[in-house]
Amino acid sequence: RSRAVTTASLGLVELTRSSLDAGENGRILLIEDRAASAERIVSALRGLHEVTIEADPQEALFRAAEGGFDMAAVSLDLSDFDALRLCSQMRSLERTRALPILIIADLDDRQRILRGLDLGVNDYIVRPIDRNELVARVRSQLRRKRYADSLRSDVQAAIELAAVDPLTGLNNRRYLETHLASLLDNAAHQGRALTLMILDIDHFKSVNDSFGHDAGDEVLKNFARRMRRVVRSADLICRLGGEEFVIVMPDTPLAIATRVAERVRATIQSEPFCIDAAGRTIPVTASIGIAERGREANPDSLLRRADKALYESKSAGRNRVTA
Ligand code: GH3
Ligand code: MG
Ligand code: MG
Ligand code: MG
Repeated sequence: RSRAVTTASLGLVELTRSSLDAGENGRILLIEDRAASAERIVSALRGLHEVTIEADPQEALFRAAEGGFDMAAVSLDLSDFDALRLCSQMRSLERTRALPILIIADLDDRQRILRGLDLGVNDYIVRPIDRNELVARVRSQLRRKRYADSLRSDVQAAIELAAVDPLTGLNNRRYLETHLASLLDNAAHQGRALTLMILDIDHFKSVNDSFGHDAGDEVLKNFARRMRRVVRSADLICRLGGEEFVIVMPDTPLAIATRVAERVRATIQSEPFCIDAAGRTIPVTASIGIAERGREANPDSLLRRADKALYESKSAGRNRVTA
């Protein structure tokens, strides 16, 4: 059988602004192995959308999964392949799950149209194809997809925002709580080390009391910057709240983590912190407690052990690391 694979990239450049609403042209993957039928659909959409014809269903699935298409149009009567199986595969693959599918059917295909709709096909059109109807159905699917995509990215942005501390730009406690458990699980499964440190700025209240809350905020931002400078990018830095921070270090045994903590402590102490545009500076130190994951894969107990070590650093005189 001839694989009528013609990529008809129908000059989007030729489109005049007035011929369509801004942003409503899409890239359509047409799965059709009869050249005459494919050509009819392509010419109906000419000037509106970029249509790529693929005659081989497996190849089509592969291309759809690669991304880059806004919609798939699937002919129900592919010569030696069940088009509904293809639709169901597209619905079950993560990469193609949200891709709108329009099936192109003959009138006597009612039974299979219904099965298609049942397994998640979005819409159908019956031959002989009316150009206006095809254009309208395609446009409605593209609009729906665009809307769903924008919702998804809004939700994504909201999720990301909810995970970040606005002052320092570090991840927040909520983020730590949702991720520490899975970091611990991974470490346990792979038999790898994981160490965590809690840092608390020493006598931070006196910074606020003596220089004001804005100076305090400036110290917190600077503190975050210095931590970022010292740790690896694989390490997770979070602001727990107030002047307390956590650094999670995957793949890091206690001995190495202790050296990292000592480096953080020394970096904080090394130079006084700038607190305003006038260039006033104040010395800052931090106390640190470290704990390595044990047999328990429990975030709370790991945090509690690190907190106990931190408490020891505080009572032993501050500006030190306790493991
Ligand atoms: P210690 O050495 O024992 O840790 O003493 P400390 O003063 O650092 O600890 P304490 O818990 O008594 O004080 C923490 C202070 O942090 C009190 C609070 O006003 C201040 N703080 C918490 N969040 C913020 C913030 O977002 N900005 C500023 N400027 N201050 C904050
Ligand atoms: Mg504190
Ligand atoms: Mg405190
Ligand atoms: Mg403190």
